[in-house]
Amino acid sequence: MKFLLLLSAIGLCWAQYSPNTQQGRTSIVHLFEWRWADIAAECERYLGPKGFGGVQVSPPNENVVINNPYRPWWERYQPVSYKLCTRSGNEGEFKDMVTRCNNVGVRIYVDAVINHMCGSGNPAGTSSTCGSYYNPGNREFKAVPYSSYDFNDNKCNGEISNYNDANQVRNCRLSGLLDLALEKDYVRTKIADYMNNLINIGVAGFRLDAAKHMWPGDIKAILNKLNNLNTKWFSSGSRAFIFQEVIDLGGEAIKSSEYFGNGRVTEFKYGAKLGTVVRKWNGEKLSYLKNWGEGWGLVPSDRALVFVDNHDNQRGHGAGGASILTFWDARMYKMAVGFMLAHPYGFARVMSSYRWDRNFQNGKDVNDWIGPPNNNGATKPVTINADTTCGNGWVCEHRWRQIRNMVAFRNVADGQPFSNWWDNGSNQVAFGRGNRAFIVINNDDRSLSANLQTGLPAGTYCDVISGDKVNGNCSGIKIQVSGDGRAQFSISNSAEDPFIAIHAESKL
Ligand code: AAO
Repeated sequence: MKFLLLLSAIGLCWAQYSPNTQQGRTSIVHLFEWRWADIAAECERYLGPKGFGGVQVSPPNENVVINNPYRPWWERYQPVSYKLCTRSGNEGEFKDMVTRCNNVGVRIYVDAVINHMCGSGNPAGTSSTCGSYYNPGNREFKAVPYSSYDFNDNKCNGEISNYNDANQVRNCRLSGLLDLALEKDYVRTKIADYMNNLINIGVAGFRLDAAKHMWPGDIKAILNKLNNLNTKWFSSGSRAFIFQEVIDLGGEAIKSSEYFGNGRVTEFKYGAKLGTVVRKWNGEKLSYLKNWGEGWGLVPSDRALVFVDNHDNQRGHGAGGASILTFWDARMYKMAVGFMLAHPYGFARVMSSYRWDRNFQNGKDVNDWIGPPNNNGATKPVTINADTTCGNGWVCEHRWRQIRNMVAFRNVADGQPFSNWWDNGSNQVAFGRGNRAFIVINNDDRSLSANLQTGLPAGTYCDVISGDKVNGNCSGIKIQVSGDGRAQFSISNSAEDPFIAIHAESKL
């Protein structure tokens, strides 16, 4: 009995680290700024069948409508209320999405903006996505309701200017955004009510926006008020998956480890360092990735949410710097995402973006604010082209063959150890995942030709980077693995995609 109690206690306190994905689904995709109706359709027609575990959606709560600049993407990080009413859709459409995605085994994770309300400089009025009244001047947010008592002005009513001062980072305003007094039970309850509404609808977890700007203990108090997940789709007693946006590249007062008690953290070093390696900056080489993960100073694997780029650093917001790879650098990007999905470290998130007109002036993109493809402010639907790519300005990196097939690779390799590492001392590397999967990457300026131990059973395998296995045939490169597990690989340094990946389910 004691043992059972102990087990359930461990189960409970570990629960928030588990993504609640369906068995065998091991990554999620951020469908940045997508409409709920499009996400519902994407779950059914693509994400479910292709083995994606879930979707991170843009903030679903009512926000300020900003007209200057015109409808920037970042208006959604300025809450006005907790009504489910945004450019992505209304509450009915949100519920329909959650139901339809869950029904095909794809989970929904909500980007929860709970650290603050809108910027202090917005005029009073009803310029909001659901028409609710708000007055930043006297801190009135009628539709919650919040008033001047619910903000941190008594502790700090200015901007965060010094990231070496933890009190400032947590009590002052991030970019002028009105900072909620999260130590107040009233505020905690309003936030928990919002999150419980989402949990009851069927979401599987949350990204906690600006978690670094909240005290870990305040977050914990809010999480303690959350319901278990909806038993229509989750086993009873399941807790929401929590990943906290804590930017810790080192050198500041706040460490991401302070947040481990609440859930996972976004590991920003991952994309920053991997980008530096793939770009071969600072003398970095792929061969140095042999001890990738904790060996590189990253947080423990079971506390990390990893990604190559996110909606901020793909356009110069947030942190990570110039090394961050995005769809704009497609060839290197696919290699980096391929590496991430092949490597066992962390829980992986794939980015899915829209295109915008970049305009660099003095090294800064002055169009970094541009919102999603739209007609007079209304977000355009995601259309699907005959070749399965997306139209209307949506990039859909998650539909690129190389990325989609590596999502499947990660599922096939689930639970298998990192194994059979090989490198040439430079930028040619290979590694496997037990006896289930193997990847070879050539980022050198010369071709790769090597006979490698794959760990796989003998057979002919289809490379899922250059092609697909369809009806037992392979539209790409074929790899012969012999009885001793070895195979010959050749990758030209000028190949469209200089990497090869094979796995148990790509065996012909
Ligand atoms: C907008 C306007 C503002 C206006 C405001 C209010 O742009 O001019 O004042 O409205 O009217 C997004 C946009 C913001 C936007 C906001 C609200 O990015 O531009 O403001 O919506 O509409 C920090 C936070 C992190 C945050 C990131 C952007 O720690 O939480 O800034 N990310 C989230 C969201 C993001 C959103 C918000 C939070 C707000 O993902 O989309 O903002 O809800 C250092 C710190 C980081 C800090 C960065 C940037 O990073 O460590 O914590 O991120 O600075 O301030 C090196 C260092 C690295 C450093 C970096 C940059 O790389 O190693 O540590 O340099 O200095």
